[in-house]
Amino acid sequence: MLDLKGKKVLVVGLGKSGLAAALFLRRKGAQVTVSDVRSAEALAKDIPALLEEGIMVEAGGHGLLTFRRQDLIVVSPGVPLDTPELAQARNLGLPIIGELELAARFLKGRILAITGSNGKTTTTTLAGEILQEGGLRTLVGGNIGVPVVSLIEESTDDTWSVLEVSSFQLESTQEFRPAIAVILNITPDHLDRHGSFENYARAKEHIFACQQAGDFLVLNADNTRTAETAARADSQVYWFSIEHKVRQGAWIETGYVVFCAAPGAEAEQVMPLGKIPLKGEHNVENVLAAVCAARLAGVSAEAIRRAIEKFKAVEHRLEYVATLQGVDFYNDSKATNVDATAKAVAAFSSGIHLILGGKDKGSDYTALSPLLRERVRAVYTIGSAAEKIESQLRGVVSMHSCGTLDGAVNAAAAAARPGEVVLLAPACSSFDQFENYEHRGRVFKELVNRRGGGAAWPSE
Ligand code: UMA
Repeated sequence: MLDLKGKKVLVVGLGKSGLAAALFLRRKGAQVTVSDVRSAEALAKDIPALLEEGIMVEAGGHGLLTFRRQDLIVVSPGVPLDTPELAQARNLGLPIIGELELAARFLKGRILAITGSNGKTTTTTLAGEILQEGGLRTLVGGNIGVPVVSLIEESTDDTWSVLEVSSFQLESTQEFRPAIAVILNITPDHLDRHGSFENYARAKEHIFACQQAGDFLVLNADNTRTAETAARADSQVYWFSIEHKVRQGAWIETGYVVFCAAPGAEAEQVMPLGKIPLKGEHNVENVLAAVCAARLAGVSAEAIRRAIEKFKAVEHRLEYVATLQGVDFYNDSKATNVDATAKAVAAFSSGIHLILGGKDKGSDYTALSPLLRERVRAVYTIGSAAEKIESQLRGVVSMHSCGTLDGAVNAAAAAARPGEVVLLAPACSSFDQFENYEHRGRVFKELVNRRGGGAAWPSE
């Protein structure tokens, strides 16, 4: 465990993670400074509490000098590791870790960590609910919106911390060792931050880098890149697949979700496929991954079935909003990359009016072309990525340049006919026009519900 007493620690970034990390470090007796590029006015709501605790705050930019006189630097997930200030600190030999690594050094009990390009939040939430249903002491946090540092105090030796972990968080881990690690899938995302798909995939593989023979790694047998990673693991690999039987792990057989604990062992039926209360094939994958992880954590098949049957779709993940004049409106604001959008589109057979756009992450939107041709009636673009999307998808499908979400909802609602779907699954991050994807999703829901006079009534 890190000895922080009297140590000079710099926290970079004052978002949720930075705030939680700074207060935790201070409680541990460190001399803490927080540095953020945002102005003092923008940080005004957090500064008084920090100053009161004796934490120093550098606002409006990162000073090179601030990054020199430190014993440890703790970086927020959203801060790239290659900034000039961090490069200088690295050259000076200063230890640099992320908030996840800091938290993992103090967290008691065992960790079930879930990563993937898509499905992380749904699977993490579901796995948390299953473990709880199985009578295990469970905490849930991470990229899902709860800094892992804030779980430390509540954790005990018999706790399972179920953590959603992103490539941003994994990139800076050193000793992070989950008892169970899950990689749901790896498809291109965050190329603007990681530079290449290979770098991004390698960052995700940090999830099992410190695992040992007694630990478990759950992988998607249907995802080419994920399957490749098995060879690099020292832990016991379990698989899940919606396409075929696996050696050990979870799959679908004669309409049932089944789990097999060891090669050659008899597979046990967990629940009928038809009882999964979530839309889309990708959610069946998420369920299989959660089933596999939960069985490995020792939860009974019966408790798993109970938890899944009462599970509700997580907000902003293919969330049903309303049916207005026969048109269904769905909010998948969390679809912040091309693959997630493809999965959302694939969950509906046809007649989709799709809202795309936001802040581009270096994505290739042409990958959507076949699905758009097959199922999408029109695309409505918003945000700074609109021009790129329009130029890449020109001629594939009818395209309307709307600028704002408000404009896109109006245009899509006016064009959609009864039985069709208006789907927000933008394939981009939200930061050009919104605070985050949750904000974008909430605005979408408000715009839709306002059209219905505030009333939303369920689909037949
Ligand atoms: N900042 C700097 N210098 C920089 C860059 C940023 O000072 O060079 C500052 C910003 O001005 C801001 C702060 O850093 O004040 C933001 O830090 P942050 O981006 O790490 O945000 P947090 O609020 O700490 O939220 C982070 C995760 N955000 C990111 O990874 C971008 C949240 O995931 C996560 O829920 C939270 O920690 C708790 O663990 C969000 C996310 O978008 C949902 N994740 C990405 C995704 O899911 O695709 C990875």
